[in-house]
Amino acid sequence: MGTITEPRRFAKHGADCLHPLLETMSRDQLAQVQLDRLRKVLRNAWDHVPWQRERIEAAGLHPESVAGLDELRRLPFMVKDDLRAHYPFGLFARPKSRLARVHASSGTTGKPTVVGYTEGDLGRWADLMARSLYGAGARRGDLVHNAYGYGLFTGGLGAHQGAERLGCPVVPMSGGGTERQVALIVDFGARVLCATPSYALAIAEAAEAQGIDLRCSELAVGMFGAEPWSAALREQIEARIGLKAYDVYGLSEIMGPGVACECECRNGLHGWEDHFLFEVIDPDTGAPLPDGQAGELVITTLTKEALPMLRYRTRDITRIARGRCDCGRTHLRLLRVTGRNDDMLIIRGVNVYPSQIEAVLVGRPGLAPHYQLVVEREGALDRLRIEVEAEPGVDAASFDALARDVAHHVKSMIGLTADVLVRPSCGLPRSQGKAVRVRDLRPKGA
Ligand code: DLL
Repeated sequence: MGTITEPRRFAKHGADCLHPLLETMSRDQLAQVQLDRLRKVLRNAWDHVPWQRERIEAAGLHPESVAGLDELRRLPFMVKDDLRAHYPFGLFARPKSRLARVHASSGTTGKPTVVGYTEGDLGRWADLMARSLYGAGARRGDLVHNAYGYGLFTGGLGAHQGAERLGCPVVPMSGGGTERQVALIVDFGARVLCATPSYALAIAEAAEAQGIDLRCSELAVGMFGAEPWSAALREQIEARIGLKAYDVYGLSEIMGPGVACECECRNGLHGWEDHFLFEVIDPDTGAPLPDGQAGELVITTLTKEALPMLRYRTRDITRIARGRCDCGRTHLRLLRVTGRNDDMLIIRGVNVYPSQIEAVLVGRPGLAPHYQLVVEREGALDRLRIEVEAEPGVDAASFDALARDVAHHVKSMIGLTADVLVRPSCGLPRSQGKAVRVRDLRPKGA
């Protein structure tokens, strides 16, 4: 994409980052890099994607004449359906023959969302994932046990190439074969575990069932993401595996894992602003929201060659924090993604995300951190059943009392009336990737 504004001269020294020059430049300098790159990504989209050119023109914009980042607000949003409508490669800015790789998200209905990368895109992705791993405490030479799924899902290969870029040997496990995962983590002496948080928990459980104490293993850092998870689940995982758990965020439409990641301060996830523009909007009106207010995250890619995405609505709910972070990085922070717009349940008028219920359940005495939410229709009203597992060894005679206790806390903390069913240990399915938290049994189209 030609040369970019040279960020080297913007360096602030002293922070422990993989790319100190890029990660600690001043906000003014970052804005300058962003504006320069925005013009280039608009030019790329204008030249190579007719649908994008039409949109840019209709918004009265022209790549080189964009004078400020705010002007991008004139452009309408992109949504997942735009990718589906141009399935498979219609929004790509490079011909198939110039791509280095294709990924896709499965999607529960209809066509998958297909995304593509040039060699250069893969290099930048590896850099950002390496930057993220370093921020979480991984260092050159650390063995990385990668239990994200390999394949069309971006988790496996994304974490893999980032770890390699950092100089870490990778064990490319993928998901599944959980008992074997435990054995290899211990035998090979992995220091870093990459997995979804729900699968990390399944690994912890499999270890305990075999009488293996992962707290005595060399594991020290967990890079967990790809699904919402609560602070309570983080505590559980840390206590049971004996590592420090970091939240890593990303989505295939924008890149894959490594769009944002926590640093050692764990005070929000640094969104890598030299490659992405982040906005938070009101999901109902599309109006921009001030920093600190929760809304839908919108992302523009600044350096993607194969698939430039301009103002993409992620459906993810978060808040932006721009205050200083003690780590010295200047890039903004996205506060924990609590859920997706489309995961929000409305039960008898109460809006609730599964992660809010998780926060009430996980860590409660007598309960294991495995749960599912079942939504059914009763007459005209929706009804929520929370199914949660008892800890191993808990007497079935106490299940009713546990259920009442959960119902009481859900009511008092979230304001929601729910039926609660406590199941015996191992009574709920385990995840090997993204956990399925909600079973929606309501009649379709009703
Ligand atoms: O899940 C990429 C990824 C892989 C991220 C591994 C982190 C680690 P998709 O399959 O396209 O890509 O799903 C993206 O997953 O829009 C969010 O709804 C959710 N998600 C991803 N990371 C987090 C996170 C990968 N840390 C969708 N917290 C996103 C909450 C997350 N939700």
